[in-house]
Amino acid sequence: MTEQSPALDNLSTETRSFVPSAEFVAGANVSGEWYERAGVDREGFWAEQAGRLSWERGWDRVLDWSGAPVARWFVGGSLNVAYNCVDRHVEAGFADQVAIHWVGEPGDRRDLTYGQLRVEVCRAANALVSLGVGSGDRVAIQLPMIPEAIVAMLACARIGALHSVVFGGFSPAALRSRVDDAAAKVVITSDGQYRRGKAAPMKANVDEALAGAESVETVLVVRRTGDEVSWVQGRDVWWHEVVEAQSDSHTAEAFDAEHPLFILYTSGTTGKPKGILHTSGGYLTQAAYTHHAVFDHRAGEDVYWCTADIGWVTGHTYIVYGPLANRATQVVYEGTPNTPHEGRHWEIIAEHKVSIYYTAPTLIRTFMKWGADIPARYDLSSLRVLGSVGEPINPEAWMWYREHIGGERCPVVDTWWQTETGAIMISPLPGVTAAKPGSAQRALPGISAKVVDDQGVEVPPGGGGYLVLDEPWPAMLRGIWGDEQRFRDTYWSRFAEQGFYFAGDGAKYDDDGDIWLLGRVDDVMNISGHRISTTEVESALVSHPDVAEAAVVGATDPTTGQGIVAFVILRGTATDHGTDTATTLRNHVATEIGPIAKPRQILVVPELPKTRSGKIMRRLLRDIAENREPGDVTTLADTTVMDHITTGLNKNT
Ligand code: 6R9
Repeated sequence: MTEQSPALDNLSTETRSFVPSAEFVAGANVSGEWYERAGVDREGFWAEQAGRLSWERGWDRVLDWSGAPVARWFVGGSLNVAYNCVDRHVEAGFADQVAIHWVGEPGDRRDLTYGQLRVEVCRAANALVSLGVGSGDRVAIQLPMIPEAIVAMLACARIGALHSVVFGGFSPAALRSRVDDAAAKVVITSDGQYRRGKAAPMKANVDEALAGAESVETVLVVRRTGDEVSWVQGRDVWWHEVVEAQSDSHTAEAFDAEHPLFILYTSGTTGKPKGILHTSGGYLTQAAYTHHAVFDHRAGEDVYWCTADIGWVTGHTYIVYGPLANRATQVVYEGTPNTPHEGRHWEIIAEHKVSIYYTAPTLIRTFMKWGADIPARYDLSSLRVLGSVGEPINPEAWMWYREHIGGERCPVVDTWWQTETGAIMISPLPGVTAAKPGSAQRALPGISAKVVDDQGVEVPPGGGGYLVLDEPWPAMLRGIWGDEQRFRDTYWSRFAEQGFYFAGDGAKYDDDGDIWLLGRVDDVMNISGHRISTTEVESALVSHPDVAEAAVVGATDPTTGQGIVAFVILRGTATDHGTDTATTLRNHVATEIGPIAKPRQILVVPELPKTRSGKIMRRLLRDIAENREPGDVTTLADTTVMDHITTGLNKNT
């Protein structure tokens, strides 16, 4: 087993558990019997779940795994994903139900009913068609959290084009590599965005990114901040001019269940992000099912709020596809949680009577830091289910969330999943599970997960090892865009003999057989729930002329889960100017990747600890970053190197 964060050690001693109230159990969407039913007939269970959707043509076969590791679900079936998320609700008489209560950061707001959403999506679909976008084409989207972001994604889905949403905080270089990799024909962005009370440019980044980008024919620009933008004639068009001129009727064509829906890039263990490919029928089935089961969601009654950004998979599955397929009424908030004050989320919950709230541990820990007296000032009695996602949640944060946000009454669901899994895989069920603070607990009905040792043998209760998924699932990735070999190597080669999907996470069973996630076992860091690879940051650092070599580790951080600590060796021609050098290099990383990848700390060192085969021993660097005595150094090529590093650092501080 690879090294694990010592901060997670306390997980193994956690013994508290919380059963749902009798009232919650009685009214819950899902009962414990679902585990058995799905266990007896998995495919039959998934066929039942697919019945949540409206299919143009039914499937001939639930699962075809003969081309493993590429699955085909609901073979022969066809459907339109956008029709399922919008039109069918309008046709069923819910045109006037609010789909989105949008709250802008400066305080502006907009409510969109399902009827209005249908009109917007149809117009945007017609606009994309008028720009020459067709089925199978790729559209890159870099937008703030405004309704047009959701409309743009659904418009792509409606015409069978793949969207590739790129988080707004990514640098021009990061956007460019994603646009090139997918050969996007259209890029959708906005003039600017509101962040922390200020208007910040967005199109300017896109312009920089797209200089000379060959595949891009059109840039569609949403007006958000009203700030001046530069304009490339013949390439740039305003959303309000092109989209609003379109007809509001568009017939949604059905696509094959395996028609690609989107690409979403995520960090892997190398510098190059992976374009994770998802398809239609299976993905939407699991998105809808999990949103129904894990959040106990009731259409027309609940007000749901997932605080993620659509630039991440959580935004895709639990803002756009799952909730809209289930006819949710949801809050979408544009801005930061402390603008204009630290009670903003609680104010929004009180005002909109939010009943289901889904957020990330890093934010919960931030709220803890701001103080429990802040949420205490608001009426949070509308809440009934709380969710967590993105990284392991430490028991203290879980307890605080339950007590100060959930009023000790709301079940807390800790949901484990990945960009690659497409939807939630391991989670308590709010009306079934006796929830343990810090544990994702059990694979959902229909899903199978195991903790195995190096040899792929399941470990006994109490044992630890690697998390694997040993059965295919409907929302599973169908590949890495343009790189099938990497898809096989990354996920399917580690336990090839057994045919297990290797998730890259360490996990353990407790004595009851419940699963506790322990963080990544590879070179992927988890910063505030965002995946960033050590290699990505290292290549950004060495691209600076002053840097000869760099090694990056994720060190335990009380707020962000992990913080990036970089060790750099400067070139002979460069001098160490202390904090100035560190600042320069931190800013350089922000320019290369984006502000989320800025190292928390940069340490200039004379050498790096390497094995005889030249592999950097990050474990030892992590010891330094976390202020521990470096561990076993016997496999180092030069065992004195750690002394040189630590002496140098002590001199500096
Ligand atoms: C949905 C999402 C996936 C990685 C995953 C794991 C970590 C996510 C977690 C969790 C422990 C949870 N992770 N949820 N770890 N408990 N409830 O976050 O997708 O951005 O692809 O990250 O995040 O390490 O492998 P993604």
